[in-house]
Amino acid sequence: MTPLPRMAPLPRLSASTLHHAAKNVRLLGYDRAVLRSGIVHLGLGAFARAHLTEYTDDALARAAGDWGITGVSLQRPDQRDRLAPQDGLYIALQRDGAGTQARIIGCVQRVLVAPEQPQAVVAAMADRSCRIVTLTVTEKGYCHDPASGRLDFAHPDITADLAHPAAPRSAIGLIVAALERRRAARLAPFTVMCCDNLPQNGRLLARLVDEFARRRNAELADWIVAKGAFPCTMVDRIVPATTDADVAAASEAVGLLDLAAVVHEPFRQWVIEDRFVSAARPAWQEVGAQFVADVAPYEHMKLRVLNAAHSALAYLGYLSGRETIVEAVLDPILRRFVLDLWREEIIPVLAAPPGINLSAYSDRLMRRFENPAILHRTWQIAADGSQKLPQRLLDTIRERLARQLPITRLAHVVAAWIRYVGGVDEIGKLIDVRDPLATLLRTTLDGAGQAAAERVARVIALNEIFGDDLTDNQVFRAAVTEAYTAMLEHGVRDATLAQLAP
Ligand code: CS2
Repeated sequence: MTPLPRMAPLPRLSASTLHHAAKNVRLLGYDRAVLRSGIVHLGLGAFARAHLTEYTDDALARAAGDWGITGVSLQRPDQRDRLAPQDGLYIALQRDGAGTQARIIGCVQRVLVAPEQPQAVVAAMADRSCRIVTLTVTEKGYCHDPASGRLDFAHPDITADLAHPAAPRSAIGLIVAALERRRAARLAPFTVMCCDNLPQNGRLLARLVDEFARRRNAELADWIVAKGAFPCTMVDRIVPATTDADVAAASEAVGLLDLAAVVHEPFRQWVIEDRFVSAARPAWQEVGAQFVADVAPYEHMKLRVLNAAHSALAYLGYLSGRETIVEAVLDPILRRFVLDLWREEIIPVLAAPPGINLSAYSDRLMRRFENPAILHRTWQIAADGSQKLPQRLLDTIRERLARQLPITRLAHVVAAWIRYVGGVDEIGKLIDVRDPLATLLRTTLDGAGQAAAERVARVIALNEIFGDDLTDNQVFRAAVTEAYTAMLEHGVRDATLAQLAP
């Protein structure tokens, strides 16, 4: 075979090469030179780089302002290493079946790596210029017990941060250290805005910060309660992990090499509780973010319709050999299962946010899942199920049990998750289970023998996931056992087929 001709290497994207970007690429509509670090963002993963930053860039272009972002990586240096040579610039590639649009995002001014320089991170948050600290650290990044919503004081990062408050490593430890610094300097606190898929995320984070701060210093905790603000938010945009192929496609589209590119769907949504210290925030309301008094109905809708379906498709899809969400929803059995799950079990016990029709919302969602240009791996979404199940599925199960309504399909998804975390698929291949409780789940299942009832009973007994109420609920246990037994006897696919409405 003749080797393919090598393309000339592209110049690296940076402030000095930006003017070489291809003609159809949307560039920044504002002057970066005026930006100050008004926002410190913890957890600069793909989602934040396609959501918070895009809204902020739009707000800067529309209404000016000086809201730059200091990004903080809480674990690895990769993001900083990619973004620093690019002066924080990167490409956001919007994709669907109709095509691709590239734009450059410019509001990230610098990236700090917390494990390398915790003091610098605390200093950035404690600086007068910082008015808002935003977070996308994923569910497990809050070091809490998902069933009770309380801080897990036995979590190694929390123990470490209480022992060494000057060099925090958890998001909670960093926030409290910086707030303590601000109080000592007689500065107002920053607003703390959680942008993760957690129920009542602002309230939850306020409580976790309070529990931690109170262990340190009750006066500090009282000051945070009196002066701080923790708005709740609902965030939505489908943003798969960036692959090498995405990096190549984005770089190609722009004509500049970008190692930090993100790929996302066209849809985006952001509902924010309007509760900010001194009302200081970018003009996000001018670019589509919705400010409301109560985020709860929006957040319930998103977690219980979108994320619940995502998790269902992740476990059932993975176990049926479907690699991506689009592949899973093009499988007629899985697609019908999700449609039935929404229509029969989720939507009937969900209160719609003002002006929203839930069946239209779920129709649109199915179209988003079908986007052929977004390859969102079922394996990626399957990760961290122990932290996701409670708000995505278990709360709906609780609502239905309270009303004595059937939970067959919801229990089927819980059973698929148990099947998945067992760590071996239907053809005997090992599953790379990523979950902070993976070891506990594995030993729990290994110790249970092969009988379905015992396996289910042992997992459901993990009350940090299921809470005492579900752990002790016979109806719940029977429904999950029945679904799990059917999966073992007939395989996940046939068991799912048998669940479909006639
Ligand atoms: C997904 C979410 O990874 C997951 O668990 O369900 O990241 C989902 O893509 C977003 O919440 C969509 O807004």
